[in-house]
Amino acid sequence: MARIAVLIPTYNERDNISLLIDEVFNNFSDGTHDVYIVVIDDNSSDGTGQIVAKITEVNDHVHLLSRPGKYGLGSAYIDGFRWSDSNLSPDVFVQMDADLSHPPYYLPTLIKKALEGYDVIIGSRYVEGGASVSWSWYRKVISRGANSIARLMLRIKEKDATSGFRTLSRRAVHALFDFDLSSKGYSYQIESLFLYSSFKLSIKEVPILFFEREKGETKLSILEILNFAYMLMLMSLTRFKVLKQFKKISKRSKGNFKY
Ligand SMILES: Nc1nc2c(ncn2[C@@H]2O[C@H](COP(=O)(O)OP(=O)(O)OP(=O)(O)O)[C@@H](O)[C@H]2O)c(=O)[nH]1
Ligand SMILES: [Mg+2]
Repeated sequence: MARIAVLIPTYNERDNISLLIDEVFNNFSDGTHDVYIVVIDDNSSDGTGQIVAKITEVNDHVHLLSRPGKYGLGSAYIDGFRWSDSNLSPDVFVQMDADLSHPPYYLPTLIKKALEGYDVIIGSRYVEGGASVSWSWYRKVISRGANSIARLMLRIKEKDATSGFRTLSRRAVHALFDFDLSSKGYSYQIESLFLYSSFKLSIKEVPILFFEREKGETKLSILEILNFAYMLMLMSLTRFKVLKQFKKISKRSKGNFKY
């Protein structure tokens, strides 16, 4: 039976988290997978951490990692991957938002594809069949624009480079550990994808419908957007370093590349 770790970073998601946890498990009620949920909470002031702590008392497949401050989405994922890798050793890691924008009913499809042997499956809004539902036109323009600029600057061929709904193999997660990512915030999505494609991991996009959050507030502040732009510039200037590192590792392993 495949073991799955679903990682959910939270910052003030009181109105979403319990429903999401229930829905994740409901999608695996046939017992075909051994599913764990790991919530990484950054000391939310709205009691999200306490809600999850209560759930962990009655469900030993739910774990809570509590961090003392808001350290960013990317760093939450890295901490979550490290903890899950050491404590759960899953076959497939899943990353998804807490605000129900990433519908849990896609999980079986994404995981099925991942178990076919792909290192990275992206729940994609920009391949045929995918879309952002109920987003205002300007939100669509901003998201599309950021995605296109990032793809162009880093020469990424996947269509949805900023999607946060992904599955990762152990290989992909270990590549993340070995390569010290500079991104602590939202640019983690693009930097990690750039790393996977530079390291020639197998990547597949699967269409999803992305829904606008209905409850709680966005954490995508102006500061986060500026940081994303700055990180993107930095990454495009240093992208040759990643490619050089890949070549070095390839050469050292004499064709027996560990990723
Ligand atoms: N642990 C942790 N989680 C975070 C942090 N910033 C954002 N998140 C979580 O990351 C996920 C994505 O954040 P959102 O605010 O939904 O960002 P977004 O989807 O780009 O914006 P909206 O469409 O407006 O919701 C959510 O589950 C947040 O709670 C952070 O600093 N730490
Ligand atoms: Mg969101």
